[in-house]
Amino acid sequence: MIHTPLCDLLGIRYPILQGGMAWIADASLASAVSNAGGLGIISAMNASDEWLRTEIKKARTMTDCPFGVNIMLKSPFAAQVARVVAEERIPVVTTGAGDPSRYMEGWNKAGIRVLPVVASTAVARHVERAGAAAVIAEGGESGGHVGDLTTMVLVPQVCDCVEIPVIAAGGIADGRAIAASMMLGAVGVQSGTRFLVAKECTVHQNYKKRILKAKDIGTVTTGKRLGHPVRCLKNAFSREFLSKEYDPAVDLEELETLGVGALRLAAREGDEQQGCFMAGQSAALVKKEQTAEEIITEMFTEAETVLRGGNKWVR
Ligand code: TUI
Repeated sequence: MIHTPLCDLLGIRYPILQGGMAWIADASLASAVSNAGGLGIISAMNASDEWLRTEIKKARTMTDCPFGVNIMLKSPFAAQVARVVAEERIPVVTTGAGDPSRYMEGWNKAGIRVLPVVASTAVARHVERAGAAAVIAEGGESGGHVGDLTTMVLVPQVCDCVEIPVIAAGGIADGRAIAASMMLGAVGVQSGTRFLVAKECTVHQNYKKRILKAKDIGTVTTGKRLGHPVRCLKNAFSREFLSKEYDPAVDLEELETLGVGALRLAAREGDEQQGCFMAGQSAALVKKEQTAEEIITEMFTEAETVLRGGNKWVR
């Protein structure tokens, strides 16, 4: 059994969080992950505060275990959903794509544990001062909006610069990566891509199929020119986006328009041509559709084996 301070902080059996994937992470996936002993997360990004309230209520009928909400700070609904999580007494909030400090006093007063996703040491230190309970250090191997640094170099540096617990994210799809994260100083992990193919994940079947077929070099990052790089699977959409991105005749506004709605098209319609299939580099390590429980127990059984054999080269 693997037990870390993160289990006690969040009241969970296994120190694993499910990534807050927009248009994908709903009550079905979050409750399945929480029932399996991890921390399930509902993504607030999809729609308005009303959608989130409904999804929270639904999840409460599906699990008695704690679950969290992810707030994408660039979302037009960020301020509204920031209120909803406090009113609904959500125990854990993860944030992404920005600085959550303006909401943190209110969330802390409401008893919410705030776990910001950070991609640099500067932001990690900043959110610690603002009252974060832990930080999620996410390397650029992850899917969706990504920072520059890899998990391998980001996690130990974040561990060195904050006192609060550190959770590793980016590239974590099996037990070896959990064990490695712990060797880097993390007390838990967050996985998104592996949970995309959970049986309880309601994403379109074409999305799951694409993840299962992905090769090691199957992802690219689009949107660097726009200042928000996004890692997604290679397909017609990403090829067109990249060709326009490097075409000086295409202005920023046109480029921005090209991406609007593309994640929804992939996740809900399964549009293999026009959809943006956000996924981490670990997609190539994801081999089969399994229940959330099978995913978590398999990952931690493997992590335990790897950690037990961790001293095999030590003389
Ligand atoms: O946020 C994510 N992953 C995401 S958000 C998203 S929705 C989206 N769609 C299109 C364009 C942009 C976003 C899809 N996937 N991961 C967490 C994450 N946070 N990655 C990087 C960061 C981050 C970056 C800068 C966190 C803080 C930060 O602070 C500096 C600043 O500029 O505020």
